[in-house]
Amino acid sequence: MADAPDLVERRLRYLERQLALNRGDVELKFRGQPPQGSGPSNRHGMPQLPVGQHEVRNWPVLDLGELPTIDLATWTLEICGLVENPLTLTWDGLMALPQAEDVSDFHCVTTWSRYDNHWRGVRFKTLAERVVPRDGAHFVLCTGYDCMPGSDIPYTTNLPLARAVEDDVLLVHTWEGQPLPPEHGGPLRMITPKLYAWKGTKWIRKIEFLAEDRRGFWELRGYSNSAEPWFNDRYSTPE
Ligand SMILES: Nc1nc2c(c(=O)[nH]1)N[C@H]1C(S)=C(S)[C@@H](COP(=O)(O)O)O[C@H]1N2
Ligand SMILES: [Mo]
Repeated sequence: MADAPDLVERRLRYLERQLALNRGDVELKFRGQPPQGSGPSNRHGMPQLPVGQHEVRNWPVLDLGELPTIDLATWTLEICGLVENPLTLTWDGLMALPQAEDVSDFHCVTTWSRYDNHWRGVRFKTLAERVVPRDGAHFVLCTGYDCMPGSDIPYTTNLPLARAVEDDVLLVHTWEGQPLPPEHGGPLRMITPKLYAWKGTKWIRKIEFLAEDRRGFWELRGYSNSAEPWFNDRYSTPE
């Protein structure tokens, strides 16, 4: 896609303008604060629509502009880092794991939210139980098969292990009863319903368990490290 690098540039400029909205230590800022949003109390006891979001009925595509070509016969998911039993899953290996279904919402930081997505896949927690995180593992860094166009910088995103092992964090291969479309991260992506959607890596290929937090692609470029939709936690000062 010819305009893809430009897309990243445009989003960075947009971020630059938004930084002033959300400077400082977001975790400290939220302590004791009520969640912000509208609508009835939804999943997780939060207002249905997070502050600054609007509902969409379609499902927009947001990524770096590169659609990786993935063959299920050679597809692997590597789970490594601070774990007792590092594991490289094949597609058959993934499908042989206990499968889970869930319905959850999808909140994109660019202000759209999509309700009631029906997912099927494997819980992150199930994978974590297989590899057994070591005592010092407190963070995860996920990597996709895609790179920023014209570079060898892969998509990555980080989250605390404590958020990754929540019940609604899934590695999904099925959406609304159909294989997850390639443009939405098929054959396999992660979803993080309690956090903004960029924390869910499309075309996921690696999950690394870490002792120290390591920022991902957008976290290094001005998006919030914590990404809490009900606290308008969109941006942070880049390190
Ligand atoms: N591998 C990869 N995962 C990614 C992205 C990406 O560019 N590459 N974009 C993120 C962003 S910013 C969002 S909002 C969601 C969008 O998912 P969708 O395109 O299925 O709506 O995927 C996230 N996961
Ligand atoms: Mo996004």
